[in-house]
Amino acid sequence: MSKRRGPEPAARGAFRCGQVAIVGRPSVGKSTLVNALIGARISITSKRPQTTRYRIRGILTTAAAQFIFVDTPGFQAHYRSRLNERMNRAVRDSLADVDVIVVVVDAAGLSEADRDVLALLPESVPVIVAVNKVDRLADKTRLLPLLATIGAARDFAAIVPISAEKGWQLDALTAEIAGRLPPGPALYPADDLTDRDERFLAAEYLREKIFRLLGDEVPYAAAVAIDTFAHEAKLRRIHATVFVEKASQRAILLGEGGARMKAIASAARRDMERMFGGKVFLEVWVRVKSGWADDERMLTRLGY
Ligand SMILES: Nc1nc2c(ncn2[C@@H]2O[C@H](COP(=O)(O)OP(=O)(O)OP(=O)(O)O)[C@@H](O)[C@H]2O)c(=O)[nH]1
Ligand SMILES: [Mg+2]
Repeated sequence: MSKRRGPEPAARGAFRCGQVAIVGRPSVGKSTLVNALIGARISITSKRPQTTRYRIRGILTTAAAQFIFVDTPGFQAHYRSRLNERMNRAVRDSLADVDVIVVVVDAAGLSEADRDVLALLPESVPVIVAVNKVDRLADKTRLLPLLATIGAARDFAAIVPISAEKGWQLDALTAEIAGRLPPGPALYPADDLTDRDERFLAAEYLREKIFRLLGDEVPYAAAVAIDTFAHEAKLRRIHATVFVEKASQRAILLGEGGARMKAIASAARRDMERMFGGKVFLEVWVRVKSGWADDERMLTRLGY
């Protein structure tokens, strides 16, 4: 998926390019940060933990560097399903072959779950801590003891307080990262925003609306597959299936007379039209497939 933005890379000699893993416990704002950094909504977000299930790259190209940010699922020390296991594996895999790691923590404080994440990080790669959601701190002096606590946990390359949502201090963060990227040519065209295609984004936008518009149980029981994705002149015709675990969840998702699914599908369609820059026809089916989160074949089919 690409869209023209920003300047072309400068002369090769000075140019830097590298991969930057964005890791952290669930809900700290990793995906919000990646979207804010690249200036587009390529990774879905919600207030519920474990929204992100896939590894997804967001690409930012400036005159001086290309940053390949790797958004990852929130790392969970305890997992319940094969799906969770694959999500954790995606986090671990993202740590191999990256040039810089950004660990995102919440300005509210450092938790056990944060320390579980720190324990995963290799010694050989520079680690920058992004202390996110500082906009929520009424009393900013509380940041100082937190920065001291974080600094004592490990030898970090830098610690940068930010707000991904408000876009605060993102330049400071990219400056810290840029200096640690290796010299080299861009790996992606300058106008690429992500390594994922429209089909993937369509499925994710739909899953995001389920995470945002439904209660506690259904989002975790749901997975989305795109059955067909066809271009007809300027129209994109998309058929998707939402899998859930139980008939009761299917009923909740559909709502009375299918009204809830309709609202979810229209919200997702609007996101797709905005991102793809053209009209979208979206049809969604809801099917019960119990045990999909522990079914290796289903997980592979769903791209996990
Ligand atoms: N106030 C405030 N909220 C934020 C900020 N960044 C993210 N959030 C909110 O925090 C919640 C979680 O954000 P996500 O970006 O989905 O978090 P994540 O770390 O990707 O979560 P998982 O994918 O579930 O691991 C959302 O409701 C965001 O709007 C921030 O800087 N300030
Ligand atoms: Mg996420």
